[in-house]
Amino acid sequence: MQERLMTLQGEAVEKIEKAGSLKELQDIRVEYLGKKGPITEVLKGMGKLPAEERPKMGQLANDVRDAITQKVETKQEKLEREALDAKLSSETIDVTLPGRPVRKGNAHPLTAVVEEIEDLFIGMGFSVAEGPEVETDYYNFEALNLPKNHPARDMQDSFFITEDILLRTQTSPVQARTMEKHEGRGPVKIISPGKVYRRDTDDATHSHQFMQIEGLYVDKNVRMSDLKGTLTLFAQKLFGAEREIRLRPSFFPFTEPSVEVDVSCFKCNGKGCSICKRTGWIEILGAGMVHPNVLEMAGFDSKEYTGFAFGMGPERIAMLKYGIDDIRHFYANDVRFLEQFKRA
Ligand code: 2NL
Repeated sequence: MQERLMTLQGEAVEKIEKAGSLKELQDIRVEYLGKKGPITEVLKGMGKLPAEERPKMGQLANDVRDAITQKVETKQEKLEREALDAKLSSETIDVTLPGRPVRKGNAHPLTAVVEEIEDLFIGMGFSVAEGPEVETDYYNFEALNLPKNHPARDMQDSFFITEDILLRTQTSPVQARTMEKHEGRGPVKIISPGKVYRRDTDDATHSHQFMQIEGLYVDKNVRMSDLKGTLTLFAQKLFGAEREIRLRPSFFPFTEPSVEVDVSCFKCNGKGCSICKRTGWIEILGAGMVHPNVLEMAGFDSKEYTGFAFGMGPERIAMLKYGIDDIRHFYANDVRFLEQFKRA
């Protein structure tokens, strides 16, 4: 029996030493020390021994069991330490590696131009006003002196939602609403940037959805010369300090008189080039003195108050400024286009 125990111990120790995994080690423990294992078997057979031999054999069996247990535990610690070391070395973070570059976004060129224009007018005392893109016929047309038979009111040209509700075709309704809120008292000095919509077939110079920035200054004694001074400063800040502007007579239903505003060509300085089509001038906006009907409908006394207003298309301004040849670039959102306009 003693011999059998020593053989078992030898066998077990050898297997434990060879064990390459915790699972293997666990199997060896069960094999030798489990309820059905050989050591338990030996202990069960003690009853058959002569009484005087039992203590010695019992002691020996316990020693063998303890020795195997000890061996298993030591091996287990070793395997666990090795597993941890392997995990730690495989998951090491090398803090000296160069970082992965993060791709930085930038403002959309149209947003950048709109914000630049906003800042110029804020600098001249204007506030930024906003309003709904879904408008009533009243604010979009009626309040702006657009007669019932005006072509802009044609179903063909506007996105009507019902007979009375449409997507705004200009940002003037924002200004009509703002004037109304002032209840006949000036000054009103606002710009209204925003999206507008027209039923148009998209091409290089037309889009069914585009932006507009309108400006309005209503007070006592506002004159055409105020309009000219304001727009001269605007043109010089946006296109260069040497710029001049010129006003040409035009027509808008909401202004009287109405003008079209040209800026001297920033490319050829007025000599004539491809950008200004050899004229030396580039049209950048429309403007005029607010029509008395528009003032009256918004609650202002047109004998006491006058005002100037203007409207421009920021896409056109951005296209001129950056030499962009197709308005659709602004809406295609191709990063190769967008990445070219990084603001400082
Ligand atoms: C253009 C012309 C213009 C206005 C817009 C306006 C607004 C009110 C009263 C009077 Cl509330 N006028 N807006 C005036 C003249 C021209 O826009 O060519 N836009 C792209």
